[in-house]
Amino acid sequence: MHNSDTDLIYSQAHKQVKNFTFDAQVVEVFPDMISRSVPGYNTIIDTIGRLSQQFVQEKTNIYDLGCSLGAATLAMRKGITAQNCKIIGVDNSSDMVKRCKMHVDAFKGNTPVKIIEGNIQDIEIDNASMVVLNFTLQFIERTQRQALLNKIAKGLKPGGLLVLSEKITSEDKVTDEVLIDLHHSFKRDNGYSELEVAQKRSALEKIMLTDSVEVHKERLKQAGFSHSSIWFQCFNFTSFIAIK
Ligand code: GEK
Repeated sequence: MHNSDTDLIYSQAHKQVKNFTFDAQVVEVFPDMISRSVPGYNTIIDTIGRLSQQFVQEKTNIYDLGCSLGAATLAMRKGITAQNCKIIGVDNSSDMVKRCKMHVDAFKGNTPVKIIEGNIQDIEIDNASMVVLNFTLQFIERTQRQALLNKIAKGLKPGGLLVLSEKITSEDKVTDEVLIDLHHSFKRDNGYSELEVAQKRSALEKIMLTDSVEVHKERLKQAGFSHSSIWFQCFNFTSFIAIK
């Protein structure tokens, strides 16, 4: 039995698979889609909450860039103990933003939250102690990724934290195939059919371009982060912490 929250978008054969967009249809099923597709998603969200308790400094801003329905924002709002902070969530999908505002308003919290519809490449990052890019950088043009990380590093206070989660490509082609296969079998175990896996893969092919761990680490260094590490990896899904 499926309910209306179940992701069935690619369950029937599409004549032509269009490029994936974060539209109203995706918003309806997004929590189901992301938790059945991204290994460790819930662990990553919980850990973002934990890190916010440790890294968020008093009287600073916290940014959730590509916030979707606000899962990381809500985890941080729960985790933050520092006073007089503000969380700013940004997404350029108006459907996401509408639903995200409803999610945020449905719960109470001490830290005020502002959800903005906009391009994360255009917004100002200022007086920040924590910034989250949870599976968002992979949707930004490759040539513009360094500039975005530079802007984030510049807007962070000393000791400030970036959490960067990404699907990655392994530079070793043989192990890359193994990781891709493991991810696909994870999706099949979560109820997606071969057809769904294949159609989703082709919908994302042109709009989600993944980099290697080495490329990410070099970008973080170039941006001016003094320390960076992978704190999570499952198959080809990785999350980094980087400290200014
Ligand atoms: C989570 N972080 O649940 N500006 C603003 N938003 C953007 C841009 C952009 N240039 N490009 C893409 N997005 C979330 C999950 S999903 C990841 C992030 C996924 C937004 C896009 O609209 C979508 O909501 C989000 O980034 C990526 O922790 O679905 O794989």
